[in-house]
Amino acid sequence: MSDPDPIVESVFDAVAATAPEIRAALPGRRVESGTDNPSGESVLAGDLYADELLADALTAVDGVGSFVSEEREAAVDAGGAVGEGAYAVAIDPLDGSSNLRSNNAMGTVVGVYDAPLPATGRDLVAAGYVLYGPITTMIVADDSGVREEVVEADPAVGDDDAPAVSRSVVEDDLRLPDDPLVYGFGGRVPDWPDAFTAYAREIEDELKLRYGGAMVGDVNQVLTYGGIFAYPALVDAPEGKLRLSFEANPIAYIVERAGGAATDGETDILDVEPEGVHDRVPLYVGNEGLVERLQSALD
Ligand code: AHM
Ligand code: MG
Repeated sequence: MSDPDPIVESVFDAVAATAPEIRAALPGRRVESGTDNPSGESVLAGDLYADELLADALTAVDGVGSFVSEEREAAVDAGGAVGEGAYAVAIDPLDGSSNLRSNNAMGTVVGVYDAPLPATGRDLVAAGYVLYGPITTMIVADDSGVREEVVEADPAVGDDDAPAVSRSVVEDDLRLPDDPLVYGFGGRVPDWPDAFTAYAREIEDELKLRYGGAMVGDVNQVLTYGGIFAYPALVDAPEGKLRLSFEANPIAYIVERAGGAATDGETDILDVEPEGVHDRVPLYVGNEGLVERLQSALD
Protein backbone atom coordinates (compact mmCIF):
# COMPACT_ATOMS: atom_id res chain seq x y z
CA MET A 1 0.00 0.00 0.00
CA SER A 2 1.39 3.43 -0.91
CA ASP A 3 1.86 6.18 1.69
CA PRO A 4 -1.04 8.61 2.00
CA ASP A 5 -0.68 11.65 -0.26
CA PRO A 6 -0.16 14.66 2.07
CA ILE A 7 -2.05 17.03 -0.24
CA VAL A 8 -5.03 14.67 -0.35
CA GLU A 9 -4.94 14.38 3.45
CA SER A 10 -4.93 18.19 3.76
CA VAL A 11 -7.84 18.48 1.31
CA PHE A 12 -9.98 16.11 3.38
CA ASP A 13 -8.88 17.81 6.62
CA ALA A 14 -10.09 21.09 5.12
CA VAL A 15 -13.38 19.59 3.93
CA ALA A 16 -13.97 17.96 7.34
CA ALA A 17 -13.16 21.25 9.07
CA THR A 18 -15.97 23.00 7.18
CA ALA A 19 -18.57 20.29 7.87
CA PRO A 20 -19.76 21.30 11.37
CA GLU A 21 -19.89 24.93 10.27
CA ILE A 22 -21.92 24.13 7.17
CA ARG A 23 -24.26 21.95 9.21
CA ALA A 24 -24.74 24.68 11.81
CA ALA A 25 -25.49 27.27 9.12
CA LEU A 26 -28.21 25.28 7.33
CA PRO A 27 -31.28 26.05 9.50
CA GLY A 28 -31.30 29.70 8.44
CA ARG A 29 -30.44 29.04 4.80
CA ARG A 30 -33.34 27.00 3.41
CA VAL A 31 -34.54 29.80 1.13
CA GLU A 32 -33.76 30.66 -2.51
CA SER A 33 -30.75 32.94 -2.99
CA GLY A 34 -32.32 34.53 -6.07
CA THR A 35 -29.57 33.33 -8.44
CA ASP A 36 -29.05 30.40 -10.84
CA ASN A 37 -25.94 28.23 -11.10
CA PRO A 38 -24.03 27.50 -14.37
CA SER A 39 -26.35 24.50 -14.94
CA GLY A 40 -29.38 26.83 -14.86
CA GLU A 41 -30.71 25.61 -11.50
CA SER A 42 -31.86 27.95 -8.77
CA VAL A 43 -29.41 28.24 -5.91
CA LEU A 44 -30.35 28.18 -2.23
CA ALA A 45 -28.66 30.38 0.36
CA GLY A 46 -27.17 27.16 1.81
CA ASP A 47 -25.51 26.31 -1.54
CA LEU A 48 -23.81 29.71 -1.66
CA TYR A 49 -22.72 29.61 1.97
CA ALA A 50 -21.17 26.14 1.59
CA ASP A 51 -19.49 27.14 -1.67
CA GLU A 52 -17.87 30.23 -0.10
CA LEU A 53 -16.70 28.35 2.97
CA LEU A 54 -15.22 25.48 0.93
CA ALA A 55 -13.57 27.89 -1.52
CA ASP A 56 -11.84 29.72 1.35
CA ALA A 57 -10.78 26.49 3.06
CA LEU A 58 -9.55 24.69 -0.06
CA THR A 59 -7.73 27.54 -1.79
CA ALA A 60 -5.74 27.90 1.44
CA VAL A 61 -4.43 24.31 1.20
CA ASP A 62 -0.83 24.03 -0.03
CA GLY A 63 -0.84 21.91 -3.16
CA VAL A 64 -4.36 22.89 -4.28
CA GLY A 65 -3.82 24.84 -7.50
CA SER A 66 -7.41 25.29 -8.57
CA PHE A 67 -10.88 25.25 -6.94
CA VAL A 68 -13.73 24.36 -9.27
CA SER A 69 -17.34 24.37 -8.07
CA GLU A 70 -20.73 23.32 -9.42
CA GLU A 71 -21.90 26.77 -8.31
CA ARG A 72 -19.25 28.76 -10.24
CA GLU A 73 -18.76 29.35 -13.95
CA ALA A 74 -14.98 29.52 -13.75
CA ALA A 75 -12.23 27.89 -11.71
CA VAL A 76 -10.65 29.85 -8.87
CA ASP A 77 -6.87 29.98 -9.26
CA ALA A 78 -5.29 28.96 -5.96
CA GLY A 79 -1.63 29.24 -7.06
CA GLY A 80 0.54 26.29 -8.12
CA ALA A 81 0.48 24.58 -11.51
CA VAL A 82 -2.20 21.86 -11.69
CA GLY A 83 -0.74 18.65 -13.10
CA GLU A 84 2.79 19.69 -12.11
CA GLY A 85 2.62 19.01 -8.39
CA ALA A 86 -0.64 20.80 -7.59
CA TYR A 87 -4.17 19.38 -7.80
CA ALA A 88 -7.52 20.73 -8.98
CA VAL A 89 -10.31 20.19 -6.45
CA ALA A 90 -13.85 19.91 -7.84
CA ILE A 91 -16.69 20.42 -5.38
CA ASP A 92 -20.46 20.05 -5.34
CA PRO A 93 -20.88 22.14 -2.18
CA LEU A 94 -24.36 20.91 -1.21
CA ASP A 95 -25.47 17.92 -3.23
CA GLY A 96 -29.20 17.31 -2.86
CA SER A 97 -29.82 20.80 -1.51
CA SER A 98 -33.48 20.66 -2.59
CA ASN A 99 -33.74 18.37 0.46
CA LEU A 100 -33.08 21.40 2.69
CA ARG A 101 -36.74 22.43 2.60
CA SER A 102 -37.95 18.96 3.60
CA ASN A 103 -35.03 18.39 6.02
CA ASN A 104 -33.61 15.29 4.44
CA ALA A 105 -30.09 14.06 3.73
CA MET A 106 -27.60 16.02 1.67
CA GLY A 107 -23.84 16.32 1.41
CA THR A 108 -20.68 17.70 -0.14
CA VAL A 109 -18.95 15.87 -3.01
CA VAL A 110 -15.18 16.17 -3.53
CA GLY A 111 -12.99 15.17 -6.49
CA VAL A 112 -9.21 15.66 -6.38
CA TYR A 113 -7.83 15.74 -9.94
CA ASP A 114 -4.19 15.70 -11.03
CA ALA A 115 -5.05 17.69 -14.18
CA PRO A 116 -6.74 20.98 -15.01
CA LEU A 117 -10.50 20.60 -15.56
CA PRO A 118 -12.20 19.50 -17.70
CA ALA A 119 -10.43 16.15 -17.34
CA THR A 120 -11.57 12.54 -17.29
CA GLY A 121 -12.08 10.61 -14.06
CA ARG A 122 -8.82 8.77 -14.78
CA ASP A 123 -7.08 11.93 -13.54
CA LEU A 124 -8.67 11.60 -10.09
CA VAL A 125 -6.18 10.80 -7.33
CA ALA A 126 -8.87 10.73 -4.64
CA ALA A 127 -12.56 11.40 -4.14
CA GLY A 128 -15.04 11.47 -1.33
CA TYR A 129 -18.15 13.00 0.14
CA VAL A 130 -19.52 14.33 3.39
CA LEU A 131 -22.99 13.03 4.24
CA TYR A 132 -25.18 15.18 6.49
CA GLY A 133 -27.42 12.47 7.91
CA PRO A 134 -28.27 11.96 11.58
CA ILE A 135 -24.48 11.61 11.86
CA THR A 136 -21.96 13.57 9.82
CA THR A 137 -19.83 11.02 7.99
CA MET A 138 -17.15 11.38 5.35
CA ILE A 139 -16.25 8.78 2.74
CA VAL A 140 -12.66 9.02 1.48
CA ALA A 141 -11.39 6.95 -1.45
CA ASP A 142 -7.89 6.83 -2.87
CA ASP A 143 -5.56 4.25 -4.39
CA SER A 144 -5.49 2.30 -1.15
CA GLY A 145 -9.27 1.84 -0.90
CA VAL A 146 -12.34 3.42 0.68
CA ARG A 147 -12.79 4.53 4.28
CA GLU A 148 -15.77 5.81 6.25
CA GLU A 149 -15.10 8.38 8.96
CA VAL A 150 -17.27 10.13 11.52
CA VAL A 151 -16.66 13.89 11.58
CA GLU A 152 -17.36 15.76 14.81
CA ALA A 153 -16.67 19.20 16.16
CA ASP A 154 -14.50 18.63 19.18
CA PRO A 155 -15.52 21.09 21.92
CA ALA A 156 -12.45 20.19 23.97
CA VAL A 157 -10.16 22.02 21.54
CA GLY A 158 -10.47 25.10 19.33
CA ASP A 159 -12.67 28.09 20.06
CA ASP A 160 -16.14 29.32 19.07
CA ASP A 161 -14.88 30.81 15.80
CA ALA A 162 -12.80 27.81 14.78
CA PRO A 163 -13.87 24.66 16.60
CA ALA A 164 -11.46 21.79 16.13
CA VAL A 165 -12.81 18.84 14.21
CA SER A 166 -12.06 15.18 14.76
CA ARG A 167 -12.04 12.53 12.00
CA SER A 168 -12.53 8.99 13.32
CA VAL A 169 -12.27 6.07 10.92
CA VAL A 170 -15.22 3.73 11.54
CA GLU A 171 -14.67 1.45 8.51
CA ASP A 172 -11.21 1.19 6.99
CA ASP A 173 -11.94 -1.00 3.99
CA LEU A 174 -15.41 -0.33 2.69
CA ARG A 175 -16.49 -2.89 0.07
CA LEU A 176 -19.84 -3.29 -1.65
CA PRO A 177 -21.64 -6.30 -0.15
CA ASP A 178 -21.83 -9.22 -2.60
CA ASP A 179 -25.59 -9.66 -2.22
CA PRO A 180 -27.26 -6.42 -3.30
CA LEU A 181 -30.39 -5.23 -1.45
CA VAL A 182 -31.39 -1.71 -2.57
CA TYR A 183 -31.97 0.48 -5.64
CA GLY A 184 -32.74 4.15 -6.27
CA PHE A 185 -33.50 5.64 -9.69
CA GLY A 186 -33.99 9.38 -10.36
CA GLY A 187 -36.27 11.18 -12.77
CA ARG A 188 -39.97 10.55 -13.56
CA VAL A 189 -40.94 7.14 -14.92
CA PRO A 190 -42.72 8.62 -18.01
CA ASP A 191 -39.48 10.43 -18.88
CA TRP A 192 -37.41 7.22 -18.85
CA PRO A 193 -36.45 5.56 -22.17
CA ASP A 194 -38.29 2.23 -22.67
CA ALA A 195 -35.16 0.09 -22.30
CA PHE A 196 -34.39 1.63 -18.90
CA THR A 197 -38.02 1.21 -17.77
CA ALA A 198 -37.86 -2.50 -18.69
CA TYR A 199 -34.66 -2.89 -16.65
CA ALA A 200 -36.21 -1.01 -13.71
CA ARG A 201 -39.26 -3.32 -13.74
CA GLU A 202 -36.92 -6.32 -13.28
CA ILE A 203 -34.94 -4.63 -10.50
CA GLU A 204 -38.13 -3.66 -8.64
CA ASP A 205 -38.87 -7.36 -8.23
CA GLU A 206 -35.42 -8.11 -6.86
CA LEU A 207 -34.39 -5.18 -4.64
CA LYS A 208 -35.93 -2.70 -2.21
CA LEU A 209 -36.49 0.92 -3.23
CA ARG A 210 -34.35 3.47 -1.39
CA TYR A 211 -34.57 6.90 -3.04
CA GLY A 212 -34.08 10.09 -1.05
CA GLY A 213 -33.35 12.73 -3.70
CA ALA A 214 -29.73 13.33 -2.72
CA MET A 215 -27.18 11.36 -4.69
CA VAL A 216 -24.77 11.15 -1.74
CA GLY A 217 -27.48 9.70 0.52
CA ASP A 218 -28.70 7.26 -2.11
CA VAL A 219 -25.19 6.15 -3.09
CA ASN A 220 -24.36 5.68 0.59
CA GLN A 221 -27.27 3.22 0.80
CA VAL A 222 -25.73 1.30 -2.11
CA LEU A 223 -22.26 1.33 -0.51
CA THR A 224 -23.75 0.06 2.75
CA TYR A 225 -26.27 -2.52 1.55
CA GLY A 226 -25.21 -3.21 -2.06
CA GLY A 227 -27.40 -2.43 -5.05
CA ILE A 228 -27.66 0.15 -7.80
CA PHE A 229 -28.21 3.90 -8.03
CA ALA A 230 -29.03 5.66 -11.28
CA TYR A 231 -29.86 9.08 -12.56
CA PRO A 232 -30.60 7.82 -16.06
CA ALA A 233 -30.66 9.41 -19.49
CA LEU A 234 -34.16 10.86 -19.94
CA VAL A 235 -36.08 10.99 -23.23
CA ASP A 236 -35.88 14.79 -23.29
CA ALA A 237 -32.54 15.00 -21.46
CA PRO A 238 -30.25 12.33 -22.91
CA GLU A 239 -27.39 13.54 -20.71
CA GLY A 240 -29.47 13.04 -17.55
CA LYS A 241 -29.11 15.49 -14.67
CA LEU A 242 -25.87 14.87 -12.80
CA ARG A 243 -22.62 16.62 -13.61
CA LEU A 244 -19.60 14.57 -14.69
CA SER A 245 -16.83 16.57 -12.98
CA PHE A 246 -18.57 17.27 -9.67
CA GLU A 247 -20.86 14.27 -9.14
CA ALA A 248 -20.48 11.30 -11.51
CA ASN A 249 -16.68 11.04 -11.60
CA PRO A 250 -16.11 11.24 -7.82
CA ILE A 251 -18.94 8.76 -7.14
CA ALA A 252 -17.70 6.38 -9.87
CA TYR A 253 -14.18 6.55 -8.42
CA ILE A 254 -15.44 5.73 -4.91
CA VAL A 255 -17.74 2.88 -5.95
CA GLU A 256 -15.13 1.33 -8.27
CA ARG A 257 -12.53 1.44 -5.47
CA ALA A 258 -15.12 -0.32 -3.29
CA GLY A 259 -15.38 -3.14 -5.84
CA GLY A 260 -18.36 -1.85 -7.85
CA ALA A 261 -18.85 -0.42 -11.33
CA ALA A 262 -20.09 2.82 -12.91
CA THR A 263 -21.21 3.55 -16.46
CA ASP A 264 -22.95 6.19 -18.54
CA GLY A 265 -24.79 3.31 -20.24
CA GLU A 266 -21.97 2.47 -22.65
CA THR A 267 -18.64 3.55 -21.20
CA ASP A 268 -17.02 3.40 -17.77
CA ILE A 269 -17.80 6.84 -16.28
CA LEU A 270 -14.09 7.38 -15.58
CA ASP A 271 -13.37 7.19 -19.34
CA VAL A 272 -16.02 9.71 -20.41
CA GLU A 273 -14.32 12.62 -22.20
CA PRO A 274 -15.75 15.95 -21.09
CA GLU A 275 -16.18 18.96 -23.35
CA GLY A 276 -16.80 21.40 -20.52
CA VAL A 277 -16.56 21.52 -16.74
CA HIS A 278 -20.36 21.66 -16.27
CA ASP A 279 -21.18 18.75 -18.65
CA ARG A 280 -23.94 16.40 -17.53
CA VAL A 281 -23.86 12.62 -17.88
CA PRO A 282 -26.24 9.71 -17.20
CA LEU A 283 -24.97 7.77 -14.17
CA TYR A 284 -25.58 4.10 -13.31
CA VAL A 285 -23.48 2.88 -10.39
CA GLY A 286 -23.38 -0.07 -7.99
CA ASN A 287 -22.64 -3.80 -7.87
CA GLU A 288 -20.85 -4.97 -11.00
CA GLY A 289 -23.43 -7.62 -11.96
CA LEU A 290 -26.30 -5.11 -11.81
CA VAL A 291 -24.38 -2.50 -13.83
CA GLU A 292 -23.43 -5.09 -16.47
CA ARG A 293 -27.06 -6.16 -16.81
CA LEU A 294 -28.06 -2.52 -17.17
CA GLN A 295 -25.52 -2.01 -19.96
CA SER A 296 -26.86 -5.04 -21.83
CA ALA A 297 -30.44 -3.84 -21.32
CA LEU A 298 -29.61 -0.45 -22.85
CA ASP A 299 -27.71 -1.94 -25.83
P1 AHM B 1 -27.94 19.29 -6.76
O1 AHM B 1 -26.46 19.01 -6.67
O2 AHM B 1 -28.24 20.61 -7.39
O3 AHM B 1 -28.65 19.10 -5.48
O4 AHM B 1 -28.58 18.24 -7.83
C1 AHM B 1 -28.25 16.89 -7.81
C2 AHM B 1 -29.30 16.06 -7.13
C3 AHM B 1 -28.74 14.70 -6.75
O5 AHM B 1 -28.28 14.71 -5.46
C4 AHM B 1 -29.94 13.81 -6.88
O6 AHM B 1 -29.57 12.51 -7.22
C5 AHM B 1 -30.74 14.47 -7.95
O7 AHM B 1 -30.36 15.82 -8.00
C6 AHM B 1 -32.18 14.39 -7.60
O8 AHM B 1 -32.93 14.94 -8.60
P2 AHM B 1 -34.53 14.89 -8.54
O9 AHM B 1 -34.88 15.88 -7.46
O10 AHM B 1 -34.88 15.32 -9.91
O11 AHM B 1 -34.93 13.48 -8.18
MG1 MG C 1 -25.29 17.60 -6.75
